[in-house]
Formats: sequence, structure tokens, C-alpha cells
Amino acid sequence: RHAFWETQPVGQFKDLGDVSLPEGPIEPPTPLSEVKQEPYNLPSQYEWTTCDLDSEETCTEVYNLLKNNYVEDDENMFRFNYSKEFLRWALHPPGYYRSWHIGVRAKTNKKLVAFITGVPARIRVRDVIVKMAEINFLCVHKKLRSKRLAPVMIKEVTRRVHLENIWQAAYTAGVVLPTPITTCQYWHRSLNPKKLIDVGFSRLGARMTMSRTIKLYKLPDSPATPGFRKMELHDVPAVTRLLRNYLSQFIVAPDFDENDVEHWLLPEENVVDSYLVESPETHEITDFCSFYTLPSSILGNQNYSILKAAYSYYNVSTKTPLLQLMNDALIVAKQKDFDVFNALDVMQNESFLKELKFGPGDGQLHYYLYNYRMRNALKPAELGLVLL
Ligand code: MYA
Ligand code: JJ1
Repeated sequence: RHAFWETQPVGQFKDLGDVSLPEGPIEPPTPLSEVKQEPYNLPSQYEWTTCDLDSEETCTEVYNLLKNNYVEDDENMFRFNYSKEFLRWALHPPGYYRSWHIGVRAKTNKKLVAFITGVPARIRVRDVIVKMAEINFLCVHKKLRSKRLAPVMIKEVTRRVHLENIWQAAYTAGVVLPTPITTCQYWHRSLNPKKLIDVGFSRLGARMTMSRTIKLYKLPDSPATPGFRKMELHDVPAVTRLLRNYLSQFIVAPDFDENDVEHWLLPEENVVDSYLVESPETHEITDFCSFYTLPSSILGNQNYSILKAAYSYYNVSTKTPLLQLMNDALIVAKQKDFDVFNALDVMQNESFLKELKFGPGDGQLHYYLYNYRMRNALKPAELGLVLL
């Protein structure tokens, strides 16, 4: 059934319920001298390239490959359109390896035809902190699909991760592979319902008119919480403490230090937005919310070509109720002209989704670990990790 995945150190379907298997690494690390020193063989028309995203030209090539060939919804109406600034941010976290930004070119014309990336991360699984690669942006040009290029790319990124003495990875996919640690549901909160309906992202509900729908999703003009403001550089220590304490309750979550928080959560225009609540009395930082910007191309609509979507990232409430905090996040996202606010049912998100008028989408997101067995699948609410 899975000719490639059955050969890999991942949880297998046949082992699902076998309680005798221990939680933890499936295979031990091998000495670095035993890691293959040469790249895997590609079909002879293609060659490996390491992509330098700091090069405007290379970044444009990656951007265009993904814009035209990356993830679509099940009816091929929308395709993720990650911006160049976003790709540079996503691929340049603290300690990143350029060797993990891997492209495939056609030898004849040097055209970029496939891509896969890893970035380093420390992920805590229960009480163990594991050095991992987060694998993302696996993409094969539409004209080269089903030629078994993806397994070669996955083996090559694995080899380059091993060369850095890292033996585990985390990744997400819209498809079911052996075997998810959890399966999350996408939820969507309309901010611009008329456009969403016009482009086929959502439908007019039963017994609903356009004007009733617009009224249903109306939001106040400005956030309600006193002390709600954008995160700034000097907030990094306080936000790190708040987030580390919050994430400690989840079974799988990133182990963020101040450098990670500065990179992943300090606001960057059109990439990531972060807000916090600073108590007007004590100046304590009590709550935090964030979302990242990931537009989608609208395929074949006369009137619109881009859907502007915000994706819920990390949110922490200690004083402001999470519901109120996320309502303020919706308000600022609306002010920033996003059409829709998306969230997964991870962490404590269930507690606000229905009440804030999110509706379930038609997409799911499966989370995976490579070379790390979980004894049981998690509930989405036990997961404290959001990948981009
Ligand atoms: S998820 C986003 C993936 N990208 C897209 O969906 C974009 C649009 N689609 C494409 O570009 C292609 O369809 C892709 C497959 C490239 C996805 N993850 O080459 P093939 C298996 C893992 O003939 P193609 C993301 O970026 C499939 O089950 N495996 O197929 C995270 C089959 O294997 P098996 C996948 O359609 C990526 C084999 O590939 C995926 O031309 C994490 C077929 O290959 C998928 N999303 O190309 C990667 N889709 O026969 C794993 C299909 O066994 C990382 N397949 O069923 C693992 C950790 C590595 C590091 C480890 C370090 C220690
Ligand atoms: O965005 C998604 N679905 C939308 C659009 C559906 C269009 C037809 N297929 C959706 N809209 C309904 C919204 C409605 C708003 C009012 C309230 C009720 C709901 O459901 C889906 C997620 O739901 N997105 C995708 O399918 C994109 C791919 C998701 C898998 C991602 C793989 C990630 C790659 C790893 O890095």
C-alpha cells in the first residue's frame, strides 16, 4: 500500500494498538561516518541544488514553483501562495542550515522543478526534549507528478538532517500516511463574507440572505481589552516566559527560548502578527495572541485572484478570557483586511471556535513524527505545535 513509507522508521498501521512497543526513537542514531556522504541519485535529467533564499533570484524561483504547484484544496479552487518574505522567515530561524533548503533542477534549462525544506527545532514529547527537523514545502512540479520523485527528496533531506546529527523530524500533511500522531480539523471564521461567498470559499447558509450574513459576521472596529497592543522587541523575555509556561501542558510542543520567540513571534509585516495584553495597572504581560499571513490564489475567478487568510498561531491567556482575546485577534485581523481567519482545533482552540462563529472546513491536517513512536494517538487538544 505504501511502498516507500513501509520502508521508513515511522509508526506503521499494522502496529497501531500494539502496546508492547515502547514510546521513543524507532531506530538508534548511527555514527556520522556511516551516513551516506553522496546525495541520492535522481533520474538522469535532474540535478540537486541547494537554494539560497537570501538570493532574490532563487527566492523568486522557489516562490513561483510553490505559487504554481503547491497545496490546493480538494476541489482545486484555491492554492497556497506563500510570499517571499514569508518563505525567508519560515526558512531562516535560529540555527538554520542552508543545506536543508533543497531544490531539484532540470539539467537542460536549469528550471527549478521540485523543492523540500527542513529547519531545526527542539520539540518536547512528554518530558523529553528532542532535536528535530521540521519538514515543509515538499513540492514537485505538476508535470513531474507520480514519478516517485518525492521519496528521493525525502531520503535526501533525511540524509542531510542526519549529517547534522539529528535523527527525528516533525511534519504535517493533508494526506494520510503511516501514521498520524493526531488529526486536526481546520476551522474558518469569515471576516469578509461577501467575498468568501463570491469566490466559492463559503456558501450562503440555509435561510440566510447576504445582508443577514454580513451582519452575522460584523465585528467591532477596535479591540475591547484594555492594554491590548502589538508585541515589541522588549517584550521577548516576558512573552517567552508566558509561552513556555503555557506550552508545558501539551504532550507535544516546541521548546521555545528567547531567540526562537524573537524569530517566530516578533511581528513582521505581512508575515506574522503578535499582540499581547499589558496590564494597565501592573504592566505585567498576561495574555498573548498571534497569527501568520498565508494568502491563497483563487483559481479561475473573474473578480478576485487572492484570498487573504490569517492563520491562528500561538495564543496564551492567563487573565483575559481566551474567547475575548481571540475576538480581539479577529478584530485586528479584520482591520488588516484579512478575508478569513483560520484555526486548527489544537491546544485550547475548541473553547472559542463555535462561540466566535468559526465553522468547520472541508480540510484536515495530519501531524507526523519521523523516527519517534508515540504509544497512542493524541487528541488535537493535547498538541501544542503549529507548523507553517
Ligand atoms: S506537506 C505538503 C506536500 N505538498 C503538496 O501537497 C503540494 C502538491 N503536491 C505535490 O507537490 C506532490 O504531490 C508531492 C508528492 C510532492 C506531495 N508527504 O513522487 P511521488 C508519498 C509525505 O510519485 P507525487 C509537506 O510539505 C506517497 O504516499 N509523503 O508522488 C510535508 C507515496 O509514498 P508511498 C507523501 O504526487 C512533507 C510517494 O510519496 C506526500 O509526484 C513531509 C509518491 O511519490 C506528502 N505530503 O509527489 C515529507 N504526498 O508509496 C516527509 C505523497 O509510500 C518528511 N507522499 O505511499 C519525513 C521526515 C524527513 C526528515 C527526517 C530527518 C530525520
Ligand atoms: O480552506 C479550506 N477549505 C475551505 C474552502 C473549500 C473550497 C472547496 N473545497 C472551506 N470553506 C468553508 C468555510 C466556511 C466559512 C463559514 C463557516 C463554515 C465554513 O472549507 C481547507 C481547510 O478547511 N483547506 C485546504 O483544503 C487546503 C489544504 C489543507 C491541507 C494542508 C496541507 C498542509 C501542508 C503541510 O505543510
